Amino acid sequence: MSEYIDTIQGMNRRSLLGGTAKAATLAGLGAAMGAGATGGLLLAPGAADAATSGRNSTEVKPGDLDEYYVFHSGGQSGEIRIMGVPSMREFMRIPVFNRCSATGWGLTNESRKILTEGLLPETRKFLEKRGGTYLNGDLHHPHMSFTDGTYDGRYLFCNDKANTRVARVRCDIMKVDKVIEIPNAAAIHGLRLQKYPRTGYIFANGEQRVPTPNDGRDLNDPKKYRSHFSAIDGDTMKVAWQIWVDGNLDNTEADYQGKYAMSTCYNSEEGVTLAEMTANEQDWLVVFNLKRIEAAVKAGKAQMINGVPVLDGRKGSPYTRYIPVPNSPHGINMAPDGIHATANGKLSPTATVFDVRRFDDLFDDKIKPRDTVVAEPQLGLGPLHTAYDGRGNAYTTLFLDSQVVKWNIEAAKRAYKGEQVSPIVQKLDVHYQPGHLHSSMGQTKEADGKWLMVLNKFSKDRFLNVGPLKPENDQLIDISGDEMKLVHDGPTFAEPHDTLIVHRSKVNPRNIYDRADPMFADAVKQAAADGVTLETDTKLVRDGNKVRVYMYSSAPAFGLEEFTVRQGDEVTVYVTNIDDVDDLTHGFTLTNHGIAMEIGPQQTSSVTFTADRAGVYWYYCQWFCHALHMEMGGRMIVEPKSA
Ligand code: CUK
Ligand code: CUA
Repeated sequence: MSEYIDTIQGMNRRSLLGGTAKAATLAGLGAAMGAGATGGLLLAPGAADAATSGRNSTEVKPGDLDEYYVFHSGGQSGEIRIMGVPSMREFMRIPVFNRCSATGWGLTNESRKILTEGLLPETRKFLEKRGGTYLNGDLHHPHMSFTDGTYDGRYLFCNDKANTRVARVRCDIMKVDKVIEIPNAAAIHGLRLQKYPRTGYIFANGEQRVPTPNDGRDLNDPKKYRSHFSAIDGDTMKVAWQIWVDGNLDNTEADYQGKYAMSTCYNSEEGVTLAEMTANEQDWLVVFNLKRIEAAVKAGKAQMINGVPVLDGRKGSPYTRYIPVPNSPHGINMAPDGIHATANGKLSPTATVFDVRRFDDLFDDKIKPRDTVVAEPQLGLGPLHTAYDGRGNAYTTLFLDSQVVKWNIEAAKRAYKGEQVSPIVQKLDVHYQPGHLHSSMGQTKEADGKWLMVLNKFSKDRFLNVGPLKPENDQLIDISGDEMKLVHDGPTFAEPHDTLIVHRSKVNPRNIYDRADPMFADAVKQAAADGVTLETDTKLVRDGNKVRVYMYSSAPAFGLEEFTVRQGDEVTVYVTNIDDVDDLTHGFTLTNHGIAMEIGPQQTSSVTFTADRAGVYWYYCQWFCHALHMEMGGRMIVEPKSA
């Protein structure tokens, strides 16, 4: 195996295909459908300049807005970042699996409830003496909910590979509202959404194989380890069903008909060491038949494990089909035409293209698994992920070659049938070692073929040297013309794996919280029980050694300039921001207590802590809100126990 890798790494990447020379012949194939691809969408600022130059303008002048939202994963940082295209500016960070010093995510009662209520009972017990929740996460794949094959702006869903969780972000306020731990599975990696008729299901790959249940049995019997493919109901955030597969699941995808999900799958050997896992020359694309699975679950054919109906979808089952593909495939990407899906070779220089319409016949055993393959072009070294422009072209990252290759799907199909035609349109150097790439609206049926963002794992010499740990490099490529054109380098911190480029017409967040927002419904309920109106009252309620302190905030003052508790009290502070103005967020930071939280306009936030130490402790507003922001504060007076 390692010999194979040595061989492909040692090859001269340009000797393999010599693709660029053939660019001219095929460029025509892609250009025809360009006009009208963005019909109905708002014109971007700068579009006029672009019209005269014939290319997209990358310039977003001060005060102008970007045309696209980018939802960028934060990898082992555990967060999602919101950026803009074409400016590549970062606008906001959404803490998800991480803790956030600025907003108090992981610290406030509201966020802690979200972070803990979806954990399995045994995990909650495990975390009891470890702060109650995980401190890290590894967020690879954010995806926006679909209605009828395109983004609907309701939610983002994302995975945590580190601690086997799936989270949901509300796009109206850009905050997480649900985090669930997936039972039975281990390390949720690939995550994609049902595109049709709507989301619907969240498909989540459990990458690692473990005993099931993983409770101490079958420790040294890897043959009994299982990988789980999970379908989660995106509305209730409950696991609808799971299914066992052979091998390890990597990435996943769904079709545009709502009939099939599919996952790349490596380790057909079911080994536990690298050498064992890569011994075979072939692995699989596993296809899941959603209707059959649903029917079987409904008919009670699944066994309940940890509260989830689990079916056996290993080879020979009616629920799955295993299509052989070259060793260790990685990304699987559905084209906006609704017909073609591409699995990327990783260890093979090829990509494998399936016609998903043939999956019906495959499940009816009318054709063989490989009969679903309609092309298998040689692209270059280390193909990882593929994006599309909606004009019949595909763009694949070549990790080892540090290139993006543009290729034509129809040409690849003709070549597969034996015609002397190269599908390669152009190869473009990127810097360096790209993983995911994403085209504007490219994972929807509204792919508009304007921009391509390439997420490079290494930046090396592209930025000022910041020490041994370097940023990554997200590059923006203009794909509106026949030729790909690199237009921007953008450093990012650890470690965006995947990204979404969503037209701004799809997303419409609020500016001010709704006072009926479920995020702080518990606080509203507790206040009512204490006879407090959050918006107008300040009050201290003592309940044994539990103390609840209610105050509102209005720039530049808190409703309470001091409150007094006793040493050892368990104190909960509720702050309601009664300002009703765009962009007027307050904060509550309590000095020397490790307490800080964000309170957006019309939001209520709360935090609970023990007032262990006697003395005077000032609290202050840490969100710049007013000319007298520095003066916005008050005292917590803690009377010593003996007093
Ligand atoms: S994976 Cu990272 S480069 Cu987790 Cu989507 Cu392919
Ligand atoms: Cu309120 Cu600063």
